[in-house]
Amino acid sequence: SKNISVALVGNPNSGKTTLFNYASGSKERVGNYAGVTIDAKEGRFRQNDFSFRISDLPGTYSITEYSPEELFVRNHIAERKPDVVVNVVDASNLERNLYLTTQLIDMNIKVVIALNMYDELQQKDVKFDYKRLGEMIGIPIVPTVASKGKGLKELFNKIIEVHEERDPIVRHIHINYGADIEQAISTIQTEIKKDETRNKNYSTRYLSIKLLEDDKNTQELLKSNTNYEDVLKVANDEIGRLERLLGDKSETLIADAKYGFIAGALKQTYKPGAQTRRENS
Ligand code: GDP
Ligand code: MG
Ligand code: K
Repeated sequence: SKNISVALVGNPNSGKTTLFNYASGSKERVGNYAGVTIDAKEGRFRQNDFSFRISDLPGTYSITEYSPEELFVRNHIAERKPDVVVNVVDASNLERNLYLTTQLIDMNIKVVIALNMYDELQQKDVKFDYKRLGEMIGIPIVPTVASKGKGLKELFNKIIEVHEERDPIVRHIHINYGADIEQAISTIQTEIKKDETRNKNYSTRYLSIKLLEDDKNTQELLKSNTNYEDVLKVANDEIGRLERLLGDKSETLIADAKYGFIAGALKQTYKPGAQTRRENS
């Protein structure tokens, strides 16, 4: 049988552990609890001819800020290189959950979105064209109700398709950060690419965006580049240029652009109802 490694990534309480338990038959604790160590729970699952090695990663709202959980998730993706990242998204909290998705898009990796808590969305009077959203962002979206095991067969079939590059909607989009930021990204990318021996675990676009966010961990990561000092100087010059030009902190400008992208995509695909359906009526 063929092996596929899968990492579950998503906000806290999006249902990652529930999905993990259902698929792997394990009994990890679900829900909020304090004092957990930061690690990945590993489990196995079989479907058809495939054997999946699944990692349940710590919940994070982003992979930008310097917290041990976020760093753990980021390093797991870049260094362990799961074949497919499953971004578990809480369907009743789309705007906030999709922020992390924009960062996965920057990383240029294979992603499938599990649109979890789909039951909660169905109880509301909303229309959400998730297929269209998936086409727009180049990432397939599969509705799931992890607590009932619903949609998981479809989810794992989609993981196989994406892994084997058989899903025509998959493509790597660039979030458009606007002309000024795009110019800065491109300038930094050019500098990073001058070192042929650089760490190729990360795309140069991702690294450049992270440098514009003044991400200390990414600065550390680039220390092994032969032109490290030049890269940092170019990045700092670009941060200064953007902040003078646009009058805000560079990392705020990037976050705003991500939220703008999400809002724009949801505006075209998500129609909230006038009211939520009354129970038992
Ligand atoms: P994690 O923090 O991402 O690992 O989330 P958990 O797996 O701990 O789930 C958080 C809560 O959501 C738990 O109470 C689950 O029972 C519940 N839950 C998980 N999936 C679903 C779902 O599809 N629908 C609903 N309604 N609840 C779910
Ligand atoms: Mg969990
Ligand atoms: K809930």
